[in-house]
Amino acid sequence: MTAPIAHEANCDGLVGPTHSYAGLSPGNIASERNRGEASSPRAAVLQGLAKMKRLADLGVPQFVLPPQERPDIPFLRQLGFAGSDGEVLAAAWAQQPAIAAAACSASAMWAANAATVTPSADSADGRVHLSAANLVTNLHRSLEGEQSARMLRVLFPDREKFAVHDPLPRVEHFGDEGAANHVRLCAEHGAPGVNLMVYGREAWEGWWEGEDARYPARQTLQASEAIVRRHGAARPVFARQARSAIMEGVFHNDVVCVGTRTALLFHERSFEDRAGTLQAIEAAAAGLFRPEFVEIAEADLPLADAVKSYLFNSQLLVLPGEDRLVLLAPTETEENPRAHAAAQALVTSNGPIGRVEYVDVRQSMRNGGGPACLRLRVVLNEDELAAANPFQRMNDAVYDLLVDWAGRHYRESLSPADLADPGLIEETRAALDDLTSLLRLGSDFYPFQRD
Ligand code: SUG
Repeated sequence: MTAPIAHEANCDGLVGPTHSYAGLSPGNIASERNRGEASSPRAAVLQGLAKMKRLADLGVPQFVLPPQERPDIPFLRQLGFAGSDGEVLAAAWAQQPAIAAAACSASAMWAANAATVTPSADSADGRVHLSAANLVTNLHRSLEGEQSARMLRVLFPDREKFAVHDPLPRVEHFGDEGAANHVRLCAEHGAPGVNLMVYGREAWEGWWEGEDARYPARQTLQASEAIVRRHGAARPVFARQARSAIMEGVFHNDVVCVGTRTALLFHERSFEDRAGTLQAIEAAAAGLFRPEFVEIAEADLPLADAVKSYLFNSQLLVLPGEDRLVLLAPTETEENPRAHAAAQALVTSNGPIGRVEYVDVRQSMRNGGGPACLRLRVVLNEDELAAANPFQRMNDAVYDLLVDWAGRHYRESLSPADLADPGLIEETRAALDDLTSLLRLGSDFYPFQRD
């Protein structure tokens, strides 16, 4: 039986107007290193848009995901800050700057963390299942889940084809970071797949236990199991991330691993039990396809260079007219001699990857977000693709509209102190209001539109 035609659509988070470097993510080395630097929201959003346009030009279905409303005034009100919206923000900055910084973060741009997706070819009821992630490990990211679910329901409104689940219970036992810890392998996108679910710790195990403990393990096994259960996801393989890698800055599996179709590209130090993980993938794939493991050894690319260069945080693309896969890597990979050599070797080795292309997402990279972090992959058959909100689909016209929109609304530069400017509230709301009409998100999409 041949599989139905399906595409791996990419849904990218549009960078929000408050994009900044607040150093909010312990264990994310770039975020820690660039804390306090001035950012350029306009350059950031344009870089993201250029990447989306490139994907659309290459023939990949590409969708735009709207940013969230920040500063998050309702969150600050929940904590007792009162008065006008401007007063709420000012009081939070004066009294609790760490909380205020969290309320201003544009971190929803990293759509790989928005949800975990099970395509209809793998789900028990034949629908596409999406679970918004609770992101409870970091305060600023824990504010995203509810709006992410709303956003996915707008993009995929048809309940007969799509099931969008609310985030898992918001406690650290079920810490869930979405698709950044999920890799799906298959013969073809529309065929049954193997779902590799990578976790960093167990629910009742504190990440801080042990002499090497420095950084949190964000995803729990129990969260991954719950997602598989509620989606009815077939052929799961649960694999533990190497603890030593987490302690060296691998805060998500997608910092050291990416896969598509039959190919899994990963760093030697990705998994706690490397051999057991590969065997389990092979066993789950038996009778369906033969996995192609492309491993990069520590000797060829030390983990520290993998983290710095983000070679593995690339998009691995199946493109029309190309018989081998294309790796869309960040420019930082090209600039790191070892990572660049490793990328070149992938191409010359005659393996599944035929070509590497580089993309500039430097503004996002400085917060530890590479090309793969910015996108959520959703495998869709033709009917499902046709059921997605067409106004969010990237094409030349939408690109031009959004570039113009960004030019009108985004600041060229933003220092951390600027985040306390009450003018930013109205400025970002005006931008988001405009965007709501451009992408046809409905009249009550943002909290400020519901008040
Ligand atoms: O969760 N950075 C994000 C980067 C997410 C990358 N996503 C994937 N690997 N899929 C994070 O650590 C930094 C924000 C700041 O420090 O201002 C931040 O949230």
